[in-house]
Amino acid sequence: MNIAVLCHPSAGGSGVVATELALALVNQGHRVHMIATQVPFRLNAMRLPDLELPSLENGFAPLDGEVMFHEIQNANYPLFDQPLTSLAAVNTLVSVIEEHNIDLVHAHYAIPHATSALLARDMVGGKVKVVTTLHGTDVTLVGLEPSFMRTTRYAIEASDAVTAVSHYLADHTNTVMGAQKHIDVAYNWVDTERFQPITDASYRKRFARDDEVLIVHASNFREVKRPKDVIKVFANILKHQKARLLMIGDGPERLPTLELAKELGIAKKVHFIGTFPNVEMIFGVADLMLLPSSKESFGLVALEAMACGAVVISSNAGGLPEVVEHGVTGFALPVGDVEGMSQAAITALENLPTMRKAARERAVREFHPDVILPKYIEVYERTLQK
Ligand code: GMT
Repeated sequence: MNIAVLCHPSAGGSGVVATELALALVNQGHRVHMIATQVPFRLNAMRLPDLELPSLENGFAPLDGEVMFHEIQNANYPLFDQPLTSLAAVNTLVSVIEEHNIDLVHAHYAIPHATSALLARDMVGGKVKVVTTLHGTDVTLVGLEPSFMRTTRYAIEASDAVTAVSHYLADHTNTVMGAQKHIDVAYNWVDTERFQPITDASYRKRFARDDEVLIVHASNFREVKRPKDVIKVFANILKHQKARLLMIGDGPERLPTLELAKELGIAKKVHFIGTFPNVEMIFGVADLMLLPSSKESFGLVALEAMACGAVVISSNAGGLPEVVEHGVTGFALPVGDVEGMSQAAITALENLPTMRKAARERAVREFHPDVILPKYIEVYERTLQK
């Protein structure tokens, strides 16, 4: 298949899923063209050392075994109060469809990508199919905004096929958003070779002392991630156990969260390390991950941590209970239940070897690419046969 992928390039989960899927499809012999405003976060030098940014003007020939990247050619004009990126995306997408005989466009995140893909489909006379993957906040948060809701619902209903990353999100899209659409569920996956426990004790010393438990949180520090709850839970853990907390990522709540750590007098034990592409190098030595989100359609970082043998203490929001097996691989408690999560963390630390093993085993058994990729291929093939 010749597939065009439209995604957000930032460090969030939807761009990561889009990139991992693109790489996996290319490995299976398909041709994949990624279209975004910049090179997606995970399509980085480590994965594609010779990545060159091809220019549409000059033309280029995609090589077998490579994901081709096309930068959205944006432009501004004084009349517009900001660049019209979604329309520029349509233009880039149409060029790619025509030049590379694209069969199918995969839009990640309902707005604006699915709407851009639908306009491109019309512009090429319907000769491509549009598959849209819903990732979470595109439906549960921004998509429900009165300013976007009708457009989001239309984009979902007019797509040739729609997938969601959890059963929770599929149900929510039909019930809360009122979309009339069959939605296939394809969970996030994890490369369990790359994400695995790192047992080298001398490497672990870079992050924590031998007598300290290593705890991680990774997010884009938006309010929905409740990073302040992470600090509160960590403060409670410190009353029982020496520990260190690594806060990975960046976003609007980072500074207020740092302030809370200072107020609670625990800032020396909390390290804000910013956005970091190779999170497996840290998750691999972590004991616990804290993910107390108020909304989480799946929780890719929870899965990646599980694959590394870390025990996840999370909220039970959204699709998290489909990932974290409560009491077995981790604990999923009500949103805001800081005391419950603190107690759960202490219980997990008392049962660490068993729970670590269960977490890793569940990731390999349920969320390996070999389990999830066929689901996407099935959706593509079914859609192309329509
Ligand atoms: O909010 C984020 O975590 C980023 C967001 C995105 O779209 O980039 O992540 C969403 O998609 C991920 C991949 O499918 C899911 O694992 C995350 O749970 C989901 N985030 C939320 O629902 C808050």
